This record gives sequence, structure tokens and C-alpha cells, in this order.
Amino acid sequence: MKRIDLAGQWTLVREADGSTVSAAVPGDNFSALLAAGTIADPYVGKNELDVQWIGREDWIFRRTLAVGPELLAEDAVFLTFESLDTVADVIVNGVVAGQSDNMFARWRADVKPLLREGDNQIAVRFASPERTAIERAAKLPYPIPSGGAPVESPHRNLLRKVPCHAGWDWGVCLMVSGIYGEASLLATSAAIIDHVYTDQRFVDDRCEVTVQVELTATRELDSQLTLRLDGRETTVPVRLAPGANQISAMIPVECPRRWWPNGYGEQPLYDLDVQVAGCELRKRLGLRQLELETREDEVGLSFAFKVNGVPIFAKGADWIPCDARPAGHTRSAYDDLLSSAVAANMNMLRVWGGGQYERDDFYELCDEKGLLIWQDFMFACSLYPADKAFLASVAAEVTYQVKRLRDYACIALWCGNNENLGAMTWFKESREQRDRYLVDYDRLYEGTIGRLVDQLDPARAYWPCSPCGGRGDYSDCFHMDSRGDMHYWAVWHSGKSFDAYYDVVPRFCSEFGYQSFPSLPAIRSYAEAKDFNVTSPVMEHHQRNGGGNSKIIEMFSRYFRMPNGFANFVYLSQVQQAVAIKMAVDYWRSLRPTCMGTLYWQLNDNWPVCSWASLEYGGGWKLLHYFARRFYAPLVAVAWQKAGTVEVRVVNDRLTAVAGEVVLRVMDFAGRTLNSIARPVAVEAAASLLVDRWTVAELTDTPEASFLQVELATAAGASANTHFFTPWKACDLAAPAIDCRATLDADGRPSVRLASDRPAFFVALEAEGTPGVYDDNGFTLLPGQPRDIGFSPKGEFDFARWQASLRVYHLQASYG
Ligand code: BMA
Repeated sequence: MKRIDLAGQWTLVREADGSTVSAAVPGDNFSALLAAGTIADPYVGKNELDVQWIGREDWIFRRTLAVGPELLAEDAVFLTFESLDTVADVIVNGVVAGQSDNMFARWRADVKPLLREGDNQIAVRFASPERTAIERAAKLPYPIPSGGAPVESPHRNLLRKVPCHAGWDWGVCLMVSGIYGEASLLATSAAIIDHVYTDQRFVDDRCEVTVQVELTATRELDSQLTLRLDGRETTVPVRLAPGANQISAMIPVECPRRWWPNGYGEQPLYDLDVQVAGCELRKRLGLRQLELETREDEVGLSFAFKVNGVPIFAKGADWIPCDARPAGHTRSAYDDLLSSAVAANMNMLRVWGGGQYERDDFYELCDEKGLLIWQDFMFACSLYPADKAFLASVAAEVTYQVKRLRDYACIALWCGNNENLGAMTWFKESREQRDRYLVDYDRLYEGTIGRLVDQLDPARAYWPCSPCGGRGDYSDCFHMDSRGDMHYWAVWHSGKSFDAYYDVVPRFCSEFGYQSFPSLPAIRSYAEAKDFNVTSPVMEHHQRNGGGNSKIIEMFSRYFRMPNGFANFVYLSQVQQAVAIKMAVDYWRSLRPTCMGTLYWQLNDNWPVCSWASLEYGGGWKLLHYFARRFYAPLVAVAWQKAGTVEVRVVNDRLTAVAGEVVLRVMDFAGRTLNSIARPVAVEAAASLLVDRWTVAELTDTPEASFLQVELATAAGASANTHFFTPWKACDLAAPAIDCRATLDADGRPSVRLASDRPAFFVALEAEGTPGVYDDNGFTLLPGQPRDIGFSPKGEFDFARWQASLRVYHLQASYG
């Protein structure tokens, strides 16, 4: 057996004129053209508009390969491409070896008959994705609508390609072509492994792991299957027939250490080693029980994940591809973003259906970090075909992806699509002929995907759509908070005020979001100082949601005073976003167990843009991410105000009871305590406790001139939360004098000491040119309570430069 890795430098040919540049594989054509200096960076200014021609053309990736006699002496030489994006001919020495038109299904064929000793040419020719989609649309028997982004490539729903390559309401439109993941040749006279996947069965103190191996043999063969797991070894004889084979064996783990999501325990991973017919495959298994509990109850239909029997309140966000150029999907980019998710106390991410099934690196890291994954299939915000050819392609995709991913402990749920049930009401065609489109919907998400998931991964739940009310419920559950999951967009898309979050009691909110601008340093990556105005063409180009900037400004007018200058505008937009999402999460978390999850839209960006993300492109933390670290903490005291009444609750996600004290301190803007109320609290494990309710009048005589600090002190730690009785704009905040000193602490770690003579709100540190993460940011700074804020620089660190560029933002200074 001999394996040749085809990763490395290939040649990219523009078919229209035969011009060439060097291209990395794995990689994409845009990245190759950018690296070669052929195009300007599409993330800068409005360059995106000048590179749309790339998606309208055909491209060839090719390379030569020396093949020796030992390779050709084997029975078969398998050429494997993990992902060809998208409509591709695979050509070996000028002969078409096969075709692919689904980037989510692996392509593999025996190409031995086409190889010869000496130099060989391997080429993949990609037809223009945009042209292909338009051609397919013209042939449809009836229209199948999709789309709506300001810069977009049409009919994306007719290609099995990452939907958001075609542009989104946060996404650049780059119709890339490329070769991703594994690209290899494997010569063998025995077999090639197609899949290894396992079943876990817990019996008393052991976990029985049954390993299924699917392999293609080149001849009839007696071999043995050897499994190693947790220091144990099992070997069984196997007889392989030429062609497809499926074999299995069981290996037990005694007293397994269980895998837990972040915040609930550790993430032990067991090394599994599989050997058969000269092939070897290794993977790491997390052993755990996981279920989605959906029960009819007095409210409606519950929706809660249980791991090892313990109900988990899901805390997290929605994940989109981390770069619009697939060459950027590196393990280190994943690691950085996922580490930030863990740092913000998240335990679940939803891999959203307009993106992609991520690379194995992503799921390996989620297993290591304890991030549960809600996995959508890649269908979003559109209607889709359900003809025979399309369904066959989807069936191949689902079969491949479920077999590839089902062993990751992190995967909690398979979900058919994003919002396509709701999308039935978005398009004229489906409003007028709902039956026709609903039949197609059912064929795709039940008849094809649901049926396959039931068969291929019976231990996991299948949920046909996010949001929906469960299998068999075809009503538009978009705005229904009592059954299953919901997406709540009234606050952004429908322009409702933030307290509208208090009007719904979701069972599980899998999307809700509010936009902000990326940081000033991120804006500098695409705009020049002359463009630093929110209505400049470049700033508007980096806002993809129609009217988005107006929404941000209009919401300022409801809650805040108008900021001075561009930097404060950017800062205040981040404060506003953070406040919005915090209000929703504080309230919904406190509704547990009726509500059992909040995933805000969205964790990350795929290019530098104004969006709902808490992590900007490149991984920098917006203020929302710092807020998330606090509002997703396992133990919090929260306050909210509805109709003149303030309610205070303590939410405890821990599996142990907590006792302590809550102190409500009403303060004025000079920092004097006007009123203070202390209450002992005893919160049960995994519970929400009502501390009490007070009318605003009971707490303060001067709601516009005071604020509330809710302090929680327990043996497990202390935290504080700030509540305003009126919109911030109504308060005459005193100008604080903030003293800011940068130091290196005893062990050489950069740190900032902040002290103020008056209360300062949403105090935020930023140092342009020195990226990194502060231990806290966007917090309330009280007189007499200085804070030391550590800083973890990303990349090279120069103390003097950092110190000189440190800037402190706070609410009063944003307009004062
Ligand atoms: C959602 C998502 C995305 C979109 C977001 C913001 O519902 O599923 O399609 O980007 O809203 O509009």
C-alpha cells in the first residue's frame, strides 16, 4: 500500500485565456489569485464588486505527478478528493475520470487504468458556479426562489455549495472554486477504508463500543480487524469480498470516564485505533449519553438537551464559516474562535445551515473543549428542488456527512435546515402554491434527510428545521414561543424595543441578534480615514442588511444620547448590541426549566463587516463577547424591569446548590449609596430563584438620577450587575475622571489599573495596533473600587506601544 498526499502547490488556470498562477491545495481560486497579486483584496473597500467575474468563469486546478512502477503494481489506485467546490470534472491524463457536483460529498474513484509510469497530469476543471446555477434555473419546471442579499449570485439553492458563498445579509459574495480537505492517491492490493463509526452502549459500569468499518476491497481477502481502545485489544478474523464490505466488532471500556460539555465536567477522549487489511485509522471518542427531550407539557412542547442524564441549559451562539475564502479555514483559526467561545462560558454552538459541514479539525476541537454542536444540514432561507437527481445528490451528501461526523461526542442534534419552513411565507410563489412547495419540502427534509438520519444515526435526534415545532409539524413556528425552538427577530428585523424580549418565553431560542460595528482597528482593515462616516459608501458596503445602519442609529435615539465622532459611534453601537443580547439572555436564562437554551446570532464573521457577531473577523472580541462571558457565567444575579417593577433572580446552572447573599444597592451618579437591601439566598442546583420584586418607587425616588447595583456574594464567588431604571439617555451622568495605568504585573503580564472618582458605565479598553483580550471589558467602574484588568496580547507585544495607544471609552464620554 502506498499513499501520496496531493496537498501542495498546484497550478490554477483561467480557462478563458489560459493564464496561470500558482495555487495551494487545499485552497480556493480567490485566495490563489489574491496571493499572486492578480486581484485586489475583496475584503477592502468595495473591491468585492470588481471580482465578481471570477465566479462567472471556468477554472482548472492541475498538477503533475511522478508515478513509479510500484504504484501501478497494486490492484487499484484510489484518487480521493474530500471536497470539490463544486461542479467539477476530474481529469487524469486528459481523460475524464469522473464528475462531481456536490461539494459536501467526497469524491473517490480507482484511476489506475488512467495512470502511466512517469509523469501524469491530474486536473480538476470547475465550471462557473454562477453560470451553472443560472442554466439550471432556466430548466426548472417551476420557479424555486431563493435569495435576497444586496450583493449576491443568483439561484444558490440549485447548487450543493456553501450557500453563503453567494452572499448573505452579513456576507461578502465570493463564488469560490476550489479543492478542500484531503486530496490523495492510495495504491493498494487489499482495501481502502471508507468509514469508521461507532455505537456506544452503557451497561452498568461499562460502555460497549461497537465499531463499524466500511471498506472497499480490491480482491477477496482473509484479514483481521484489530481494535485498540483504552489499553485493550480485540481482534476478529474477517473475510473481505471484492467491492464494498461492512465489518464490525465490539470492544468494551470498563468504568468509562464520561465526556461532559463545558461547565459540567471534563472532556476525556479515548484513543481508538482500527487496523484491517493493512489500513489503519485513528480517532478519539468521548463516551457520553446524550438525548434531546421534547415532551408535551402544560406550556407546549419542551426542548432540552440532556447529557449523561443531566439537563443542560444550552448557552452559546450560531456559527458561520470563519472565512469567505476557504483557504482561511485553518485549525488555528478554528482554535482561536472556539477558545473564545469557551472563554465566554458557552457550551453549545449551532453550525448554521447556510454555511458548511466544517472540517474535522473543528469537531475535534469542539470535542476537546466541550462545545456541543447543533448541526444543521446545509439548506437555508430558501426553497429547494426535490427532483430525483437533486434528492440523490442530497442522499449521498447526508450519508457521507453523517458517517463522517457521527462519532464526534460534541454533536448533539441533526437539524434539517435553517428557516426554510418559515421561508414558505417569504416568496410569492410559495404563498400562492404552498402545497406544491410543501410537498417538495417534505420529500427533502423528511423523505430523504430525516429517513437517512434515522437509519444512519439512530441514537441522535433529528429536528427537521430551525425553528420548528418538531417532526410532523408544518406550521410556521417562527413566532411561536411555546413549542420547540424559536428564532426571535422582532427586536432587530421588526424594530421592536429591547424590552420586547420580555414578551416571549422561548422553550429554546436558537437565534436572536442585534448588530454592531466591528472595532475601529477592524474597520481600518477595509476603510480609509476619509471613509470614517457611517453613511460613506465604503461603510455602507460593509453593511449587508438593508437599512441596518439606520436601525442602529434609530435605536440609539430610543436609549442613548447621540455619540460624538466616529470612534464613539462605533463604541456605542457595541454597547447597544451587548445590552440588547444581555437583556434577552438574563431574562430567558431565568425562565429555566421552561426555557432551556439561548444561542444568539451570531458568534463570528466571515469578512470584516457590520453584523450581529460578537467576534469580529479575525477573532477580535466585540463588547458583546465580554458581556457574554459575564451573562453566561454559571451563577448570575440578574434584574429586569417590566411595567415599573424590578424583578431580581439568581440563576444557578451548577449541579450543586449555592447559598449566599444578594445586595441591592441604589446609587446616584456621584457614587453615593442611596438605598441598600440585603437578602440571603439559597439556590438549588440547576435552578432559577426569584429573590423578590420591587416597584421602582420602592427602590428610588429619583429613577433618572440613580442606578441599581445587584451584587451577589457566595462561597463560589462574587459578581455584580448594573441596572438602570430609565433609558440611559434620560440620565444626567456626571463626568468621571478615570485614572488608567498600564503596568506589567509581578509575572510580567500586562495589566491595566483603572480607578474613577464617579461611577462610569460600559468602561471599555482598546489599544489600536495591539490586538488581544482583556480579562474584562465594558463594565461598571465605581469610585473607591479600582479594577486591575489583565491583558492577553495576541501576537507580538510591545509594552510602550500598547501603553501609548490605550484608550478608555465610557458612556458619558461618548457624548459628553
Ligand atoms: C437569521 C439567519 C440568517 C441571517 C440572520 C440575520 O435568521 O438564519 O439567515 O443572517 O437571520 O438576518
